[in-house]
Amino acid sequence: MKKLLFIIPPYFNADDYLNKSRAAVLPAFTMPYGILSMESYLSARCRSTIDMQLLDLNITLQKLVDQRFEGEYAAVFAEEIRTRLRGFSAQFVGVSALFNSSNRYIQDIVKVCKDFDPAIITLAGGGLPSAAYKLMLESCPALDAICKGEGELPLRDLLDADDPWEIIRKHKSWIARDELAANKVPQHTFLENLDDIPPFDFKSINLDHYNNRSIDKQHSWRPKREMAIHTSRGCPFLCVFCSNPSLHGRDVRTMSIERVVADVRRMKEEFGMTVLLLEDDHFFNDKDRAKQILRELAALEIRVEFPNGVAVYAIDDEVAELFAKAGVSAVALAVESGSDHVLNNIIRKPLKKRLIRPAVEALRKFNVRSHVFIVIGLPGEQDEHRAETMQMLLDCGFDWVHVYLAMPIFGSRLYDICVEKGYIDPAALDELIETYEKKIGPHNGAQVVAKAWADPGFRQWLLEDGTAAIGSLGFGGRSGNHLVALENTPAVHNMVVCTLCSCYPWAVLGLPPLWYKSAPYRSRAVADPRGVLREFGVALPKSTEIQVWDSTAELRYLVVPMRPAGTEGWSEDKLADLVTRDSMIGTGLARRPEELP
Ligand code: B12
Ligand code: SF4
Repeated sequence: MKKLLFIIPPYFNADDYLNKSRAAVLPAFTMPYGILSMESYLSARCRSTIDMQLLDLNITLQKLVDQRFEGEYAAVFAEEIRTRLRGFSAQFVGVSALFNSSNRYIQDIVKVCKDFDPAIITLAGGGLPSAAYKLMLESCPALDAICKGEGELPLRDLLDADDPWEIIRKHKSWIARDELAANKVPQHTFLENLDDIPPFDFKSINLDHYNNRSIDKQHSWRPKREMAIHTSRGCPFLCVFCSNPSLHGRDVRTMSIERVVADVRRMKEEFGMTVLLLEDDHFFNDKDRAKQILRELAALEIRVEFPNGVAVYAIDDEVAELFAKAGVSAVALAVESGSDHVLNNIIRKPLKKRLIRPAVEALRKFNVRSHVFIVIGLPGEQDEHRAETMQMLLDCGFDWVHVYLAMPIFGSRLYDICVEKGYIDPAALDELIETYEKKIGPHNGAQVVAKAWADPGFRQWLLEDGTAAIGSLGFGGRSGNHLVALENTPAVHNMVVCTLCSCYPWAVLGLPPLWYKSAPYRSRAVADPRGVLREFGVALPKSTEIQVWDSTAELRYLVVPMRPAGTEGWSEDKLADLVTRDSMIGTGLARRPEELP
């Protein structure tokens, strides 16, 4: 018997959601389809008996966020891994990393495993390691090997081998440090027939943990059971920002229609599924097949969603009607831009702007609402292209618009273009982050507040002309040009928000916390400031009026919290230790002397 523990690092940066990020809501995620697929395939197709378990640290992170956990989350993750290893004695640990953002956790995860038992072979797979194998092997000393691309076949070969190290050395999809040094370039081993993967038993997950991704919120009041399916893998296109073809390839491989229908029926009958998430990369690659699947789904009386967006050019009246009959009440459309130049020459997407409006109209005819995904900020894109996109959005009548900033993710053409053109210089990025984290940060604001507490003349100046007073301490420049200081008193408590986006006084507070940018904070700070403050642990007397200030790109606010009692005669440096970031946003109070470490 061989034992393999899969670990999924959190998809998101825990710092953005924990430790005082009380208004933060963790984004929704769905069942870990890749792991379920590998478990199912390996159980059935390995010669050896394989015992597998899954530890999804997203569930741990979700629990910590729900508990408003404050403390060392890394220690919680580490302990969770150790506990699992104590009970399971895995010989192999396979870390599954879909996102660039997973990188920050992998090093620690594999180290915890190696420290627990140096004999454990630590493996990684998924989009990030597949594309960034060199960087990851170099930066994670406790990581033994990486699998390029889909893991079903390479893992089967590894687990069946008497000597796994020999497979790691020789198999075209595995790469370890020695072979990296010998310039080995790992290759994909695609699973050609998706019907070879047996139906999942879903035993390694609790479906209740993955029930929050559906996009059509008009149904959110109804009890539901979401489940996902990928009826195909791969996409023939090469949209500039997408890493998918480099992971699942450009040849589209499919499940048979009978198999799709049987799996969906089973999900409904055995697991009570009511919402099916169709997660294919390009569901309409074979339009006839797609239409047939929709026809079959219509008989099942479930809701169907396409969270990844569907190809606009595939939508006509017939497809819109099939959507409606199959229980699709809203569709996300992968439009990306309203400029033909951007679509065809920059993104390289086979879509023409003139097709967008008819698609939306066809959907509306059958009462199917439309979301649209837009990407801005691609190299080469100009203001005029964004203006075209804006006009297209106004003209086409979508129900919702989601706008994303282009991100050069590993494995995408955009990443390569950015490196080639010198837009990504890792050293420069490090310096920028270091500057905002260490040189510019809330300690600047704390210095301003401490001086205002200690020096009445400076306080007066600060309240009359914040920009000049703050500038006199050397803080200003970007986003610091128009700063207004707001003084808290027993009668008035000031609190700052940016209802439009995330305007923030960078020069004195550094980078904004994620909760400051989140929709719940931006709306609730205005609608229910007292309630939001309570969630931040601030209970103010009823007699204190709360004033909420809305930042803009031109005008940013710094709250001067009330000076705590018992600090008479303190130096400015000592006073500055009492001033927290949140107290200068107005979501916290200054620390009391007894709270200092
Ligand atoms: C579901 C999904 C999500 C979910 C998260 C995953 C989940 N389970 O909930 C959510 C909704 C949270 C999400 C969010 C985002 N996503 Co997403 N997402 C997907 C999607 C559609 C499906 C993943 C999946 O199940 N694939 C199917 C299975 C079979 O493949 P797989 O997971 O890759 O696993 C296989 C191999 O990778 C490998 N493998 C995986 N793990 C391991 C481990 C070992 C040990 C081995 C040997 C092999 C191995 O074997 C598996 C079986 O073949 C993919 C697209 C895709 N088709 O993969 C995009 C994708 C992963 N997402 C992407 C993007 C861009 C995003 C967002 C940035 C979107 C946005 N603009 O907000 C955010 C980023 C989140 C963040 N961290 O900031 C990109 C890549 C991102 C990246 N490299 O950073 C992808 C590839 C889509 C694309 N078109 O580019 N996403
Ligand atoms: S964005 Fe969609 S259509 Fe474009 S390459 Fe990626 S999966 Fe294919």
